[in-house]
Amino acid sequence: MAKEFKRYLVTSALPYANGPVHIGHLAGVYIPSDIYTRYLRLRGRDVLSICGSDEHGVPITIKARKEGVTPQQIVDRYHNIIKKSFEGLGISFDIYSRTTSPVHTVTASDFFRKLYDDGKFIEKTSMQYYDEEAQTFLADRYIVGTCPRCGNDRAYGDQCEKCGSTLSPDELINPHSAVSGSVPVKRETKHWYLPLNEYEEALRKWILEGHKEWKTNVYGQCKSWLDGGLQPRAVSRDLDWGIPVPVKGAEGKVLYVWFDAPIGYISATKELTPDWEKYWKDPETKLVHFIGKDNIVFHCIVFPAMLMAHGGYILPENVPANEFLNLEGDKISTSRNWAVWLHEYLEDMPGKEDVLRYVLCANAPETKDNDFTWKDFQARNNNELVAVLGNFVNRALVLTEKYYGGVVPERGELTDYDRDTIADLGRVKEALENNIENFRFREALKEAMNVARIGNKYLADTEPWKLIKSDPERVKTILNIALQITANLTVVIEPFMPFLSKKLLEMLDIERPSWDSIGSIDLVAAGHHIGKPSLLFEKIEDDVIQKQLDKLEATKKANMAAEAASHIEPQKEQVTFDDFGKADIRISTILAAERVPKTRKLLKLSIDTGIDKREIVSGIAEYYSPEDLVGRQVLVLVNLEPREIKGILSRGMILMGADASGRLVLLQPEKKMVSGAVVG
Ligand code: B3M
Ligand code: ZN
Repeated sequence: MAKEFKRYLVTSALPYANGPVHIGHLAGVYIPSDIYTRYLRLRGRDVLSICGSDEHGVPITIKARKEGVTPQQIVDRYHNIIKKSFEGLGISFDIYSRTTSPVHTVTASDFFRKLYDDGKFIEKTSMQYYDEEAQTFLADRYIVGTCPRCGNDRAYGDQCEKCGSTLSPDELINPHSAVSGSVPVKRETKHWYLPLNEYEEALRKWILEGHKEWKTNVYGQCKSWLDGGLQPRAVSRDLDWGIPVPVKGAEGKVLYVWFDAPIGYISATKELTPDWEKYWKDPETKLVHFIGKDNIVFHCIVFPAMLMAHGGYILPENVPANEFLNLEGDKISTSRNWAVWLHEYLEDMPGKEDVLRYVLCANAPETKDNDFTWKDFQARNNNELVAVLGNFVNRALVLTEKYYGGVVPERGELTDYDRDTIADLGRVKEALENNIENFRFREALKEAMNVARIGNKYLADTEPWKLIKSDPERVKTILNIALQITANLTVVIEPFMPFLSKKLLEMLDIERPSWDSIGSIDLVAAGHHIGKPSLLFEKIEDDVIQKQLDKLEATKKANMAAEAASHIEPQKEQVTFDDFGKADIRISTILAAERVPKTRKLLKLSIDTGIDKREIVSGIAEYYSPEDLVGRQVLVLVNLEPREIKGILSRGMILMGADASGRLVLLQPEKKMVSGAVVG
């Protein structure tokens, strides 16, 4: 038997306020945590769901620097976007706070201060990278270089996003400053370290012996960290954005963002309720952290060590971390804009909040990375939500309206088939509980949808629309049962699709049945007048999906262009005036153009160079058709030694450049000139 807890505290990773939230965040963290909390509330448990924006740290100052605004402006902007979009999707946090709140500043400072006063830190001076041009130390993402593990040349001082390794700035090959691009020097600086090694034994016992039930990906990561041996970890940084280190002699230093952010869970609870201590300090509370897999070490090792060092706090009972969600086969990336942004989705697809919740849960990366595709989104909407759930409810309600003017009919004698159907319904509750309590939300959703499948099959098999003439009494029983199944749906589906649940309740015109009544067929009384049926889900047509795919295609193109533009060839060796003067470049006019037979790339151009008329073979057939070229003026290197190409003597070279995608582009004079004019 699992331990019973008096209350629950559910936290969801605090999103960095340096960008909006995307479907990867939702599938990994916020949809699961919302399902879990909604479920606990339905069961009448005492539960708080805590979240907020993570507003410190280098990702935010880098973004501010890039845009030429203050960090405060950045976090204000994204905090508001994120908060609003969570609300729009029905994510039901009890509080969505922020780590720039006054309560948090005090809570985090006090936490540091207590550890400092109790002698829990090591104070250490070391040599760290310093950017002399920008006059700043280069912590974490301020320093970039080549990853020693995988060779990625854009690895950060704290992490390589390509291979996922945790790094320290000293490990980077060819380190340079992300601020100025310059090569940094080393300078002495003092910081405070939490000696994680001192907590290693306690952590081992607590996780490796005490929490074998954790998800294998989480347990496995913890084990490999612990087996590798823990090192002291700096909890302060030389930065001007963050919570100042609250001790003397720490001017210009702030708390490391991963020190202050998890304390944000505590501050937000404090902000929410004066009763916060019982949620954080009473062992009768079950604390659960929902996070993405890149946050495992901080929530399972670092934060628990902080809590142990402080004393008086409970530790998490579970840390269900998901794997990553990809988008159309590619890794989701904020910087490459490869994402479906929640705030844009809500704008593009009004009324389809539950569809996204449904698809992201049905396809959640619970045990391995998964892929989101718009085709799958469309198929799940059309084949599952519309064809199964919508179809069933619509039939049940429309037929009740049609045959009985919306009054729930009395049930008569049950058949064996009725009894089997009701027995199937009876199995759902336990299956749901079992799956949700063990963080298997995909399975749980399947169980909830099963109720709609049971109903759909029941109506398809009993065919009340055929029986209404021959056996009207039997139809009363069938529709009564169909309405009971619909009432069951309002409860089982609520954690996953709260908007739908609310709509169903309105349509049935009943109060929400209790969790314990799942499986019952006495949820809507005979004689009760139900409300008007309305459409629950609509089919999503191809053009809607195409629009989203086009949007992604445009992003892909823009990324390729940016990528190409960032790879500028280095300057060639210096030349003298004399060297350059030898090249004779003339404005020339194209008189005729034709394809060189049996080649894909070559055109034969007849050119008027002003000096003479001649032929040049040029490799531009992929980019220009012959008729596009006649009459154009171009730049020609006329004194290049002639070369025979495919049997044609080519005399000279037409000057071209490559655009961002590598396509060749002709260079032409800004206005019409005489052929033969000298360029130089
Ligand atoms: N902001 C990292 C992230 O968004 C971080 C989570 C903090 S939870 C205390 O991946
Ligand atoms: Zn790497």
